[in-house]
Parts: sequence; C-alpha cells; structure tokens
Amino acid sequence: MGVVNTTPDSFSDGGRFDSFDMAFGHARRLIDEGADMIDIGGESTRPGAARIDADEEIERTVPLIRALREVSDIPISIDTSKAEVMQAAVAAGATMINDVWALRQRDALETAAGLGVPVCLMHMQGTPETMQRDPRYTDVVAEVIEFLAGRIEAAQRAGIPRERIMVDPGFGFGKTIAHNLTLLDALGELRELGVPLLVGLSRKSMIGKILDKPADQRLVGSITLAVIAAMHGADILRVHDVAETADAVAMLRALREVQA
Ligand code: 7PJ
Repeated sequence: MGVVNTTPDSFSDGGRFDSFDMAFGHARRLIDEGADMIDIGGESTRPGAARIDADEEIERTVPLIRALREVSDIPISIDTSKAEVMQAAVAAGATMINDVWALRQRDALETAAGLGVPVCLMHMQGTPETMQRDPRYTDVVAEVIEFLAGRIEAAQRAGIPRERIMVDPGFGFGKTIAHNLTLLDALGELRELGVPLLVGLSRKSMIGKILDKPADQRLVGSITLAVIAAMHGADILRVHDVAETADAVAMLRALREVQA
C-alpha cells in the first residue's frame, strides 16, 4: 500500500505533495513502482496536528481519487475518520476505508457499513492531539488485541462482514518506542484475530529516534521494519517507498517459496 498524503503538514512529506499535481504525479509513480493499493489521506494525524473540517478534507482528496480512477483500476483506500469524507471518497472511486479511529467517530460505523467497502480498523490510545504525551499500558499486546477484537465485533454488529475487515496495531499512535517494538515482535499474536493485518511503520518517528535521523533519511530503517513485519505475518505494508519495499518483500517471497 503506497501512501499519498495531500496534507500540507503530513508526518514525513513535509508538505512536498500538498498540491494536486504533486499528489497525482506521486500516486502515479507509486503505481508504476508496483503498489497494489494507494492510500490517500487529507487530514494529518501527526501528534499535535490541527484538525480540519470535512469539506476541506474532501477538497484535498476527492479530485485526486477521481483523477486516479481515470487512469488506473488500482484499489484506492481513503485514510479518514469522517463519515462525510468516506461517502464522498467512495462515490469518487475509493474502494476501501482506512480509519485510524477504527470507526469510532460520529456515524462512521453505520456509514462504512452502508458503503459496503473493506475497512481497516486501527488501534490508537488517546487522540492525535495528546496520544504521544505519556502513553501507558499494563500489557500493550493484550490491550491492543482486546481493543481490535472489540472493534471487529462492533463492525460486524453494524453489518460489516468479517471478510471485509482488517486490523492494524497503529504503530506510533499512543505508543512509546518500547511499546512499538513489543508490538512488532508480537505481531504474530494479532493473527489470532483471524483477519488480515495491515501495518504502517514507514518513516515513523520511532525510526528517527532510534537512528537519530530526519524523515528523509529513514529508508533503510523503514525497509528493515517492513521486512520484519512481513516475516511476523503482516499482510499489507503501508509504505512511502514502494519500489524499495517491493524489492525487499520479493526477497522474502523467494525465501518462502523454498520453505513451502
Ligand atoms: C497509519 C495510518 C498507520 C494505518 C497513518 C504516518 C501517519 N493508517 N495512517 N496505519 N499512519 N492503517 O503515515 O506516519 O500506521 S498517518
């Protein structure tokens, strides 16, 4: 899954892709590089980032989804928590909802169910504004699994069939470096939830902190974590550097073939 941010203040693109042309060109490049899916987000969830209203989020994402639909059949996921944005994005051609709030915002659950597209339910402790202040868990793995199991149940009760649900432990969303690494190491346990696992580690601040490197120098760290996640059973990798990650995953796939 290749990430296309349309936010002027996104985590790691630093506003480089804030205009339509830049975002469109970037998305096309990720498709050429071998992305199986594109994730388009219009609201930054970076710690402390300001919230924007649905109209602005729609203005940033819908023209891009429409334009991509004209040139490609690639699955497009909309990274949003707002029911209005989900609706507009799917009408424009998005085929999946990726929600860092796991459909806990107003009308999100019912709207996603009505739209009939697959959903990714992500764990987050707290809110984007405050989540990195002092994240605490007694048992981070057990608590993330319990949360995700609860959200799977809520989604199913709202009418989203299990076959359309995937989950994500939400690396960096209300988690210290130790929490992130513990979750990465225990990723296999999340497979017991019985739905596909999506993970996003690409360029995250954990890499920056461990390597003491800014976002544009986290490629090797990102690839390394992507490979580890894939080895531990991740099904979908949400990444910025598609070509490089695709090569890394191809090596792992070759290994799997001799193991099979
Ligand atoms: C994630 C996401 C993630 C899912 C973002 C960033 C921050 N969606 N949206 N998982 N992260 N499912 O890309 O660094 O980890 S925005």
